[in-house]
Amino acid sequence: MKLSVSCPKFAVMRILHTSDWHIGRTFHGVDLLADQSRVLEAIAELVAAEAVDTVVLPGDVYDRSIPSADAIAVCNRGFEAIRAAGARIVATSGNHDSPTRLGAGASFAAAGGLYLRTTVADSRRPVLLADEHGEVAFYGIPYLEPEICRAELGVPQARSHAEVLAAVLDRIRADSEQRPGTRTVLLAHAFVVGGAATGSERSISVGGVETVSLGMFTEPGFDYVALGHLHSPQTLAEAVRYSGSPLPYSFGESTHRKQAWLVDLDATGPARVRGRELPLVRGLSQLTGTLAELLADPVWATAEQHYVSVSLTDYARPVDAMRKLRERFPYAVHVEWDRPQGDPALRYRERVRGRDDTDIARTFLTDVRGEPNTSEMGWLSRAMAASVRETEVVREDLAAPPAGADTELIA
Ligand SMILES: [Mn+2]
Repeated sequence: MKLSVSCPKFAVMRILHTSDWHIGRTFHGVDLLADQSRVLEAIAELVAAEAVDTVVLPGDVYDRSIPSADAIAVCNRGFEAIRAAGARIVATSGNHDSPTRLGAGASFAAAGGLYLRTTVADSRRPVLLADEHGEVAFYGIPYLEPEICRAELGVPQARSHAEVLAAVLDRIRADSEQRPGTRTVLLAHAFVVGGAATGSERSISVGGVETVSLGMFTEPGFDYVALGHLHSPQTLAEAVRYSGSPLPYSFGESTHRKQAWLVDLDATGPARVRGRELPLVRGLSQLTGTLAELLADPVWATAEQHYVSVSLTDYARPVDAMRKLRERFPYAVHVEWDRPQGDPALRYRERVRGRDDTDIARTFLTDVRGEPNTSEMGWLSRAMAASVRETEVVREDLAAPPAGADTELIA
């Protein structure tokens, strides 16, 4: 089936590059849909304010291959808001997306200005959009599993992501050569050598090799290469960039400012590329201190509405720390106890030498929940005594196997 698609004329081609939306992702178990919904609205506002013609989204639209109904609703509202703000959308599937699910209804979506590229066959078939200088060909390469697509690509020996990507790029360049004078924009989802990961990406290592070379995209080049996969914005070459994710997805990204790239194409290619900041929907803070300090010290006031990760330094592990922390920091999502270390040269073996089991258990209890009281110590002593008796019974059993027992090992 083929639906006719009109190609409107734009005065200049202005592209907004965003990626790695990961709609439906949770953050340390906390639902992020409201934040994601807000940042998609901000992207639509940017589209309207900057008169963007085309939004490119190279992969990881959703966080999982089977997104929840709520995630699909948030994503669809985002697409609709961007379309209503005046831009078309070219999107590919990333390593988190199901190509089949994301691409369902793609030919119908294209009629409305949402171009989904999720198959090998799609990748050589550009989305053609025109401005006053002529056509721009948008080639979208979905993330391709070598296992699944190497036969279709005619490279049955391919084992790595780089090999299948090279085969796809050959096809794209062959198509592009048939379109002299047409400017080209490429979307790809890959870990390019030289790029920096944030820790919130899932490895796309295939056969032990995760990265592909930058040269694959630059020789010969495209007028702009919109990359997805890495979650911080970065420029690998003037016209080869990662936009990064629109929200931070790990505490390692707490100092990042999230953004999108605004790319203007003139008659000969990219005229200029500028960053456009996205709003920080909710900040991230990593706090260290004793529970009492964290609950009282006014210095932490700015973190009260942030997602908070806490490292507690109390000598004894505080009881019910997360509940108490959430009274001040309602968005606390992670707490760990980082007990202050004594003399590191004093090894465990030395610390327990010459002490009886009950004393060792008593100091363990003191460490994890405070000094046991007399009654608790009574229970502890009785438990220790019972355990010693049990051990003795087991030893007697081993010493005297029942008469007639088969003592040979059975493999
Ligand atoms: Mn991603």
